[in-house]
Amino acid sequence: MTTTAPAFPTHPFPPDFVWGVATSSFQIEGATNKDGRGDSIWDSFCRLPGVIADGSDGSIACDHYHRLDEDLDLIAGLGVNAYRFSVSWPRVQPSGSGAWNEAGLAFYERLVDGLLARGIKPYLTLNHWDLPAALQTSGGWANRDTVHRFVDYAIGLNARLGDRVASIATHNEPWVVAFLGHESGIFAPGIKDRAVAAQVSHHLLLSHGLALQALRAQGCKASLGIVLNLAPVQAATTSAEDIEQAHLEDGRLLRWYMDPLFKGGYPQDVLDFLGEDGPRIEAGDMQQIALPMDFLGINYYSRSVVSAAGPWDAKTSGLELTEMGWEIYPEGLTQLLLRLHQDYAVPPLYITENGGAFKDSLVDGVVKDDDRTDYIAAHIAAVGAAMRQGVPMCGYMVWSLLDNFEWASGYEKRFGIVHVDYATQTRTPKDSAVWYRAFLRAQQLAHAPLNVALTEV
Ligand code: GCO
Repeated sequence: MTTTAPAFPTHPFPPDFVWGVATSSFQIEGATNKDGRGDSIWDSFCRLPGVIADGSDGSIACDHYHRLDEDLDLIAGLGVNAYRFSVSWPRVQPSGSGAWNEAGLAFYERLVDGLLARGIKPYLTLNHWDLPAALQTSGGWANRDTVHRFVDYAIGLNARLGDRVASIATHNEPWVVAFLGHESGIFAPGIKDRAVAAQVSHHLLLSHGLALQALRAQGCKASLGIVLNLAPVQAATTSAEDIEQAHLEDGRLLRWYMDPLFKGGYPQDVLDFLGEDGPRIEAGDMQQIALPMDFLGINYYSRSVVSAAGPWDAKTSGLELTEMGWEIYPEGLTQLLLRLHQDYAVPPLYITENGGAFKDSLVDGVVKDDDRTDYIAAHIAAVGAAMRQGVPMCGYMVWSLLDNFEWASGYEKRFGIVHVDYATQTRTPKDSAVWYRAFLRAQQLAHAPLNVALTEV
């Protein structure tokens, strides 16, 4: 840990580089019963005993629904030129099909218009995990019909917002929805069934492709893509068993999503591993999934180390860990980006999430989170390193704007660059936010015409 703020990464990012902060609906909005919103699977999941570390839920969260204007000013105050957020499907279409909820649509319209009024580009995500609970009663993502419900939702939302958002991502991290939601079951909807998880992953990808086609048919001008959580997967040792296990894990985490999106088929080794648990695929599905995208979003937090003997203990690696127990490994981001660029014909890439949970303390109105600032600075530098080697990067977004509901960890883990006092809902920019703002200002000045730069300095 450093005691002074790290120097700004020196890579010359282009003037049109997208710099943002990211959030998601369920993690910040609260107001889960307000103005006609329906339940999401995360509302139902949080009611199960023992699934959320601190027994909390999303009913209040950061109360963003009621504090929209204040939060928009906060975002603008950071000097970012983009904000990534997600729409809560059950807020705009409470039962996931049929009737739309005007109050919910109006909220996102205010959000998008408020961003544009402040000169900030809206980056919208359609599905950041909060599926309408009503759809789960008929099988949720395991049911092929949900694919068509999602396409209708995408079309309906595009009709209201598509003319004003810079970008639409269909899904956030389909691996998490499929694997954590349906195989390990630690996330909503809490199912533990490998075959169901495989089917869910296929339906998510299919719905992505069908939504892309439908939005384009509607003349949507926003740039369209998907957001994946990816990591370099490394074997814990050089033993043949560990290397084999790491290859399979790479297949399940990365190639299972990248191959169908960019090469038109699932990786054979993972299909072999799944055997009878593999997904049912209908004729035409794979062509649909592989439609060209305008961008790919990557969420990067750490590497994944795999040992055939069982779960790898990150504490043994000697690397510093975040509060999540994740290794701080910025060079992994450069490695990952180079590998994607080399193995796939990737479109322009964004880092759509990157950040860390650290033990923060608010003292006299200040949060000295040098560890988080170091993390962000090192990862921005890692993006620059990839760009120097030819990777087509066009944006970077910090996860997250605010401390928020960190899923199964509840409110115990804080990822924000802005501190939230949950008792009073007071927002306090942490030192990392101050650093990010100064870094973005320096970027701006570096590109400003000389006379502007001189007046500003
Ligand atoms: C994610 C999620 C975020 C998490 C973050 C930290 O995409 O995994 O988008 O919702 O909060 O990743 O775990």
